Amino acid sequence: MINPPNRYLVTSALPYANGPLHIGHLAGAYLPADAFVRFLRLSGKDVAYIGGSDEHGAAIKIKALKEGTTPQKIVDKYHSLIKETFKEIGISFDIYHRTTEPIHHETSQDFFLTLYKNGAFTELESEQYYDEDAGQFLADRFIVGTCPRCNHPEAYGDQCENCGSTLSPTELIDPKSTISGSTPVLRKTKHWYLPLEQHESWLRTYITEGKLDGKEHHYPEEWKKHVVGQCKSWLDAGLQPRSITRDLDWGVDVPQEIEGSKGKKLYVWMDAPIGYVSATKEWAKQHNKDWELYWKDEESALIHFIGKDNIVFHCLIFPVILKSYGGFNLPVNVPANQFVNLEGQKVSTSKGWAVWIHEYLKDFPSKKDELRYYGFKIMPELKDSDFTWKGFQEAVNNELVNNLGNFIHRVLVLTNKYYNGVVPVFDESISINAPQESGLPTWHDSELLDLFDRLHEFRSHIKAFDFRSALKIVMEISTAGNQLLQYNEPWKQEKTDPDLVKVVMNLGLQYVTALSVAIRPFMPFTSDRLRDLLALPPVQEKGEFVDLMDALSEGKHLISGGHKIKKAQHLFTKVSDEEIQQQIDKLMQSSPEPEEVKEKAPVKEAASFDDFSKLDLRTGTITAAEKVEKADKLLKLTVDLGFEQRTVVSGIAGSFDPKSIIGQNIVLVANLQPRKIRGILSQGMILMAENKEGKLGFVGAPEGWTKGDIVR
Ligand code: B3M
Ligand code: ZN
Repeated sequence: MINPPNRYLVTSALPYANGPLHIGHLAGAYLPADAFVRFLRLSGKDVAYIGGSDEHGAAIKIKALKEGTTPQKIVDKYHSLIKETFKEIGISFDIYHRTTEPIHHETSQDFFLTLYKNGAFTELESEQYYDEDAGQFLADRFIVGTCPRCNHPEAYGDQCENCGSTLSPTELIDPKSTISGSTPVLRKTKHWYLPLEQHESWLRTYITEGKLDGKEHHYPEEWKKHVVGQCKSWLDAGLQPRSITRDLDWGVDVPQEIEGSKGKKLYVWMDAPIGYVSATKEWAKQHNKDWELYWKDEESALIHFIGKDNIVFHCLIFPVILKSYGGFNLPVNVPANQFVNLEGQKVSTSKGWAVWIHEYLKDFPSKKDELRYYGFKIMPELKDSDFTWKGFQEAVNNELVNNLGNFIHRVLVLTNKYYNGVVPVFDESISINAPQESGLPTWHDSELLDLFDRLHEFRSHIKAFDFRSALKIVMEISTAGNQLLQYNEPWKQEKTDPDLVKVVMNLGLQYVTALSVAIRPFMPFTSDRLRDLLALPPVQEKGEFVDLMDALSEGKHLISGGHKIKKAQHLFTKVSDEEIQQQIDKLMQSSPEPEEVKEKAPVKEAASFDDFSKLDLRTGTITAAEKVEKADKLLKLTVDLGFEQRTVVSGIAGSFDPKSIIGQNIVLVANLQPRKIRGILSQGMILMAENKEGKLGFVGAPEGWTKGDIVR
């Protein structure tokens, strides 16, 4: 890896083609990538920006079953909608591909077969639910049953949507297949696994030290803290083998050369990231490029833009796949974003609590850049953020209309008014208001140097993926422009000091021209309109930022005296209170149950006093905790009841690190029938409080309480 890189391969997460795009997607993985690649192009870099739809996986198959259609029809519908939405909102992919394309199936199979031949997989047999009527194994989502936590009768094999608990299929009470309705049976099945634990050592060096094969690898050097933190907690918890095949009839076939491949598909997270490779191949074919240069050359940098829920796949699993294949570059950065909430609540696609981009575009057809602007403004770069319709209105009205739009409009109007639209030539010697210490010949020169410094800072923020700060600089330039006008009041001085006004107006036009380039990564549509008003060619993203900086550093003007611009037009208009109210009303309609109280699980059927008094609840302390092998969710705990020690298997591994809960006070159901779980005899159950996000908290006696006391 050469620093800085000469060539970039930039990807955005491939959205599942089973629903439309919402603001969380946009601000999470697409706007930042788009601004970044546009900036790279403005900087004259060679870049391929890759995207596409993720069209496999059990979720798509299930949606098809529910809607009585085929998975292909589902993905066709949403792929077109998503592709069109991206285009409309100005995400400038070099290719927007899809994982159902033959070239993707071939590429994924080549990966699978090569890894298989390289001995990169292990094979394991496990017991999974099988539907004897349908003659197939059931993915977790195809099994419904009663939730063991809240008694909801329609919990899925991986999750209960009523209480939010994460489940495994064998925990469901009275499980049923959603395909045939029959009761599934456990059957042995063989799958291929990626033994992640064998890669732990180099992954740790790669992630935490930024070194690969003994060489510096990260670019820029510092990754976002939350990205490194999430990877580290996976590494610290100990990596587990990860199954990469499924018994499913929708997806990429396990290559038939491999024994036992019949009926097996690649797990969707195995084939989806390979989608970046297959899309690059297709793009290269269409544009007569060499795809391997972008993926394998040491001067090329691979960067993945994603949301935080995709971090492990891009930072640990995909790198293992790429390295096991051999010859591929690994990502030099994965600038993942956190989540965007909506009006203070989590976005929920199933409840319709979302801002759908295609609907926004219908409601605000001439305000594309306004949504982009607000998306950057609230970008969840380091922590979750909140989209509010009021916030959107304020950003548009106060910042775009009153600041940026107002400045540009005033410059264009006054240029037309005083000079008939011709950029004024001014007397170079005028130095009124020039800061004495600048040492520069004129005020005009010193102001342009200021502009250079600001744009220099702007560039550093973008390089560090800090788009919010970069956008702030753009607005600061506009504020400075407004102050220039406010301070010198051309509308008054034109009569008394026309020579000064020429300097001011020329300077204003230089600012506006610089802005037409600097806003490009964030607001490409406005950049085009502004260039048109300035009667300058559109910014083509071919090194214009470099030209701009060169000109400024050499004291050259960005727009020349004598050039004639067009008549002024407003670039932005205000968002009205009514428009905002309509959006809020729409949101309230589509979300039948936003309030807290309706999210709670219903109270169960009455239990008699006798029922309750049968339970023996005791205070105790956890004295040891470890992971149960090959069970992601289970911990084996030792509980000290004072009068005896109990072994308890508890499904809390997803919520707690074993080390962190030693010494925790708990309440144990001490007379629950002992039960064998994964071969371990579990003697009791620990009481936990669970909130609507599925977050668990211990219920325990106060500090200093003795162990073994009765709870009643
Ligand atoms: N489709 C998950 C998601 O949309 C998944 C990303 C794939 S990136 C290779 O969050
Ligand atoms: Zn439940």
